[in-house]
Amino acid sequence: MILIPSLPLLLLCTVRVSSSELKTCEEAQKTCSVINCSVPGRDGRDGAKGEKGEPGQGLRGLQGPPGKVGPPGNTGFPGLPGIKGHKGDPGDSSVTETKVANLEREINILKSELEHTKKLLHFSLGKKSGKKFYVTNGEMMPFSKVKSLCRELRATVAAPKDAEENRAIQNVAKDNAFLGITDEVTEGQFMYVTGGRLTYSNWRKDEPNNHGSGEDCVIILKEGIWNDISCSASFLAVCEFPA
Ligand code: MAN
Ligand code: CA
Repeated sequence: MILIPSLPLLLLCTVRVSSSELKTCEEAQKTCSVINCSVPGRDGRDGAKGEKGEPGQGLRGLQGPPGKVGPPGNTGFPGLPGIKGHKGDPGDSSVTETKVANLEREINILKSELEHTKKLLHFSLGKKSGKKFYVTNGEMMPFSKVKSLCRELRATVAAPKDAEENRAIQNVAKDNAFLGITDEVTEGQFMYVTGGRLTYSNWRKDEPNNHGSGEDCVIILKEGIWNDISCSASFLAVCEFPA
């Protein structure tokens, strides 16, 4: 008959063997017949991987090199105004004032000299107050030269706007003289070289006739009457100055 120990006895034997290291296998066998006293079994298989451990406490590595320079930032707000500088040395105002006073004196002398010279000139030319005046150097020249000469004198070529001015020019010229009048732009349409159509004329009988190869300029004859003539011919230069 096979002896089968009851379950409570088997559990008791297992607990007793594992809890007492001093007891030999044979002694344990006397008490508990289910214990096998043969060679121990091999180790079991590796268990599942454990969870990640806490960070170690070893030394930190060396600090790496600095990173690349970043892009420039936005322009900042203007700074506060700086503190006021020290007061400068006082200038020598008396020297400057004296120089200015001397210059003013010289300007006044020159002004009065100029007025005196103008009065003398007007007197010698018989200039009437409020009236234009006319000047000639007595030379004969083509019309283009007359224009440039009068321009240099800040004047224009004499051009009478009425009988009185025509007489004044006649008196100054004493000989045939160019007038500041041409029909160079449109044939037959005489204009002032300063601009504008004629408002007064004093043509000789049968003039202007645009004689020969053409006559675009105008002369005042000794008699005070006008004739159209070639601009390249030479006549007296008479310049006109404002009133
Ligand atoms: C004569 C007339 C004038 C003309 C001159 C040119 O005097 O025909 O109209 O301008 O000759 O010399
Ligand atoms: Ca003519």
